[in-house]
Amino acid sequence: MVLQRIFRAVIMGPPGSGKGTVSALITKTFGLSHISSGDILRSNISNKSELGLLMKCCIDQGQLVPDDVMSRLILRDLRVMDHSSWLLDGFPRTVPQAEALDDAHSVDTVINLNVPFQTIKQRLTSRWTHLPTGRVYNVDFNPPKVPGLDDETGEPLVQRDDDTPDTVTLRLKAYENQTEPVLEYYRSNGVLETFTGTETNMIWPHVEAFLHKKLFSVKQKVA
Ligand code: G5P
Ligand code: MG
Repeated sequence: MVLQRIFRAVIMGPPGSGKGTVSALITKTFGLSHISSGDILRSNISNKSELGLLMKCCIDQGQLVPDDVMSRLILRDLRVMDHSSWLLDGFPRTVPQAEALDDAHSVDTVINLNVPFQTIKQRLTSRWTHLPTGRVYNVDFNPPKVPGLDDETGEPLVQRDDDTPDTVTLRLKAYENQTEPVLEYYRSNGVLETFTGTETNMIWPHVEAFLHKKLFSVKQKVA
């Protein structure tokens, strides 16, 4: 689908709620560019950049990377996408990050995946990731065609260091304390749309219908 105007969206939800999985579907269906803060951090880590090594420590302990570092990193990437429609996944994750984003760009919609914590814990321990692209698999939900290998490149899949049960618990705590207030921030701005469920296959048709409507009504307004 070719969009008629620039459209900017954010996808939110607790760790393991399916942000990456739903983002891949949105990207494929609506052609938005997907920017994942976690993928950007992991790419810095695998390149052994100075910043990446500093950040690995925070991530492995289930803590958030400091706001100023994270905002600088993401806003720098967004600057070179001035004429693109994008979908931000994993950023903003605190109110100061949301304010920094607002200062630079307006956000058309925020998709919130509301998935129970119990569902999430089971998923993350069976997740396998292709680090260079961020493609995710799950041994139960969407297994790779060949176990341990990425479908598209045939390269090895890895388990993330922060997907251990203890670190997942810490990540969920960080989400409750630091990220849930961002939902309120966007709710009061009138751009938050929440989708509740335990299965991505059930949530996705609602997200897709919502975005179709949103993009259609945006087109109507422009016409
Ligand atoms: P990330 O990388 O942003 P999280 O913790 O927000 O990490 P995560 O873990 O990447 O989120 P997700 O993207 O929401 O989860 O979920 P996913 O990968 O699509 O799905 C999870 C698993 O469930 C997959 O295996 C998928 O196949 C499977 N699955 C999906 N749907 C279903 C289903 O219906 N059924 C079943 N059975 N399985 C399913 O951030 C990582 C760290 O980076 C730092 C922080 O330290 C953070 O902890 N960071 C930041 N720090 C500060 N500020 C920021 N803005 C930061 N961004 C990242
Ligand atoms: Mg993700």
